[in-house]
Amino acid sequence: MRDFKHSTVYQIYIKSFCDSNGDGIGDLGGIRSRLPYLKSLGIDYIWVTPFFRSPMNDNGYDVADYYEVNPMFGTLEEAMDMIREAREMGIGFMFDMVFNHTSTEHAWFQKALRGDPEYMDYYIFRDGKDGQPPTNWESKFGGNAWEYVPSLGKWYLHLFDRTQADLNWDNPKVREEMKNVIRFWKDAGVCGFRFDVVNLISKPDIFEDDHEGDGRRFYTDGHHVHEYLQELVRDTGIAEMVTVGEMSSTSLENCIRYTMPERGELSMCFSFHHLKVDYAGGNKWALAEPDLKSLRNLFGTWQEEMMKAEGWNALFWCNHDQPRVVSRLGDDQLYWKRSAKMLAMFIHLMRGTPYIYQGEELGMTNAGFTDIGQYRDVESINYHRILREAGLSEEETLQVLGARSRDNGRTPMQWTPGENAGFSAGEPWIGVPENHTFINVESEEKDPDSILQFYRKLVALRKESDLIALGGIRFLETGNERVIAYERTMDGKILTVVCSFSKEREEISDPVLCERIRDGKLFLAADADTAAQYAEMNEKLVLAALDGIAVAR
Ligand code: TEU
Ligand code: CA
Repeated sequence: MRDFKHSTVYQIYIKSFCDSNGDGIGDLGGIRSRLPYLKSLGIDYIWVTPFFRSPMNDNGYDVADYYEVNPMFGTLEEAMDMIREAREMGIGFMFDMVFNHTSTEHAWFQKALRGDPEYMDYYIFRDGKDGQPPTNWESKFGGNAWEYVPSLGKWYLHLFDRTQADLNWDNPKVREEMKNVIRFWKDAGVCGFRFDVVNLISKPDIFEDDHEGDGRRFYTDGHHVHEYLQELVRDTGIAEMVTVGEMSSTSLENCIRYTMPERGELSMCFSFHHLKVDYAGGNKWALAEPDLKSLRNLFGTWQEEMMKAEGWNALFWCNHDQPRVVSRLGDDQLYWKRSAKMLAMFIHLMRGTPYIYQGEELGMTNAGFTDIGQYRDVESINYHRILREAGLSEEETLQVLGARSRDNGRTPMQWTPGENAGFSAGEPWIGVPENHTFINVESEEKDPDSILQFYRKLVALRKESDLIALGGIRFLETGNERVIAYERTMDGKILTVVCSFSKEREEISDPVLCERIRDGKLFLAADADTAAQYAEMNEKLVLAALDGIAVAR
C-alpha cells in the first residue's frame, strides 16, 4: 500500500454502488464484483460507508451493532473475503466508524431505556426544564436535539435523528467499547478508518441554551476531543494506519491539531467550509450563487496554513451527503465534460489526499427528482416538511431539495447505458437519472477523452509525482474573482494550476501570472481545445468557460 500522501481514496456508498442479488440494494457482493474496476482506477484505498446492523433510518449511520453485518448487505464472512480480496490487489479498506452516536435500537440504548443506570451513563440523559427540553439546541436534521422518554422522565441528546442517540464519551466504559470495535476491524485486516463526525464526541460539562446559534458552539471540537482521539489511537495501535476524521463546522486551528503527525491523532480530516459557499446566509436550505471569492480564500487559507503546520487535508468535492459537484459548481449541460474535468484537476493537484466519490469519476449529476415521493433521505424528508411549514410552496421546496438534498449524491452508480444503469437486475431503492444512457462506466471506458480516463490520469500523476504528492503550495493572484490559481513547488520545479469557475470566457491579463504560464509547458488541460489556445498565447491567457490548465516549469 502506498503512503497516503501519494494515494487517492475512493468512496463507496454501499447502498447505491452495485447490487449482486437483484433486491435493488447495493451490497458486499456488488463491491467484490467491482474490485477489478476499482483496481483499474489506480486508487489505493476504499472508504466504504457503514454496512453494520442498523434499522437504516439514516442508511447505516444509525448502528445497532458494530460487530455484525446488516443482512441486507451480506454476511460477516463476505466482509472478511472482501477485505482479503482487496488486499491481494493492493487495495486497503477504510471502514466507517460512527462513534458519536448509536441507533436507539442498539442493545446499550435498549438497556438504558429500561432504566439500567450503567447503560444510561453510556448516553446523555438529562432532566428537562418545566416540561421543556434541557436546552434549545437544534438537531442537524431539524427540530430540537432532545427526545423525551416518559418512562424515565428524562431527555436524551441526539444531534442527528431522534433514533441516533449521542454517546457519552466522558464515560471511560464508552471509550473502551469503541476501542474494542476498532481492534476487531483492525484484526479483520482493514487498513484504516473514517470516523464519522468525530469532532462532536466531547460534550460540555454544563448544558446551557444557545442564544446565538443552534448549540454547535458548545459541542464542536469540544474540550476533551483531542485527548479522547489520542487515547483511542494509542490504545488501539492505529497510528500507522490511514485515518480520516469527518469534522463538522470545525476550525483550521483544530484541524491542524487533529493532523500534526507528532500529536498522534489522525492522518487527515474532512472540513466543509468550501461546500457552504453557496448557502445563502450560511443556511443550507436557502439557495445562492456560489461566492467564488470566499471559495478561493478558503482553499488558499486552509492549504497554506495546513502546510505551514504540517497538517494534512482530505481533498474532496463530493460525498454521500453532498449534491454532485458538476451540477453545483460546473455545468451539467453545455460544459458537462470540461467542467467535470476542471473541477477534478483543481482538487487532485492540490496538497492533501484526494477522495473520489463513486460516480464522480464519470461526471454523474444531481438526481433531477421532481416529486417528494422520489426522495428517500431522512434529512430531505424532514426539511421538506420544515420548508413547507415555513411557507415555501411545493414548487419552491422541490427546487431547494433539487439543489441541496443528500439524495442527489445517492442515486445508483451508473455502470451501463442499459436498464437501471446496470446497477441492479431489480427495482433500485432510489431512482436512476435519465442521463445514465451516456454517463456510465461502459461508455466512458470506450472514449479516450472521457471524464473517467481523466480521473485515471490524475490518480496516476499523484502516484508518480513527488511534486504533486509532497510539494509546497501557494495561491496566486489572478486579477479575476472567477479564476482561481495556485502553484505547487518542489526542488526548483513549479506546477501552476489555473481554473476558471466562470460560465463565460475569461481573459487573464495579470502580467506575473501570464508570464509564468507563457514560460512553461502545458502539463494538463480540462479541454483539448485549450492546448491549441495556449500555444498561441501572447499577452493574455484566455480561458473558455469552466476550463482549467496546468503548466509545468
Ligand atoms: O455527516 C455529518 C454531517 O454533518 C452531515 O450529515 C450534515 O449534517 C448534512 O450534510 C446536513 O447538512 C455524517 C454522515 O456523513 C452522514 O451521512 C450522517 O447522516 C451523519 O454523519 C450522522 O451520522
Ligand atoms: Ca442487494
